[in-house]
Amino acid sequence: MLNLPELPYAYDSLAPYMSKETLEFHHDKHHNTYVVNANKIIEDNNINYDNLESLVKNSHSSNQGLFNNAAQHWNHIEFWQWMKPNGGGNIPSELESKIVEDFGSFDKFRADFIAAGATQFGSGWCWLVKGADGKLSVTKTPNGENPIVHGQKALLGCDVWEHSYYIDYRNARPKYLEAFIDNLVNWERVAELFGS
Ligand code: MN3
Repeated sequence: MLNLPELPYAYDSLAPYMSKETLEFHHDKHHNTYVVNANKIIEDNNINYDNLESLVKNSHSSNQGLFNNAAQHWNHIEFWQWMKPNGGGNIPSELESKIVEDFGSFDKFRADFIAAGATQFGSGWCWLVKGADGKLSVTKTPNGENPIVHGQKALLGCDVWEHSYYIDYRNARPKYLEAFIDNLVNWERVAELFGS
């Protein structure tokens, strides 16, 4: 059974950058629906799996309905942890050096990440990933697709489905992405993933 985790902070603690109303809909309704749908498919088809990551990987080529819901479950578990109250700023130094090494500057990374999210046509995600060669890059994926199925490690991801920003930013997706990078990112979590 897949379970919906609690948010790691209070629903009103990311305001004004992400409102209580957005988190209530996004976590309690949208994320929960992925969990309910995935569990139903797993139960109806007697699917066995070791862990969520292998479920995502194995369903990618074999069961689109299960993949969509399991991948979105994984994406959202990570997404909640990639934010924190009073986020942004202060990047742990080892990670900051690597970002500067691979992008040229933090500002270049920031611009690339925002551009990736802004230009993802329709629903999807933008990511900071570590490739098999250890190099960091920015990517974007449609719908529930994520770095797991591309053999990359996701260090940071931002949900650009409209349900993630429409209550707070209406159609201004780039404003949401700027607020995410500047005021919401939990860089300690990103550094933890980078080091692991
Ligand atoms: Mn979402």
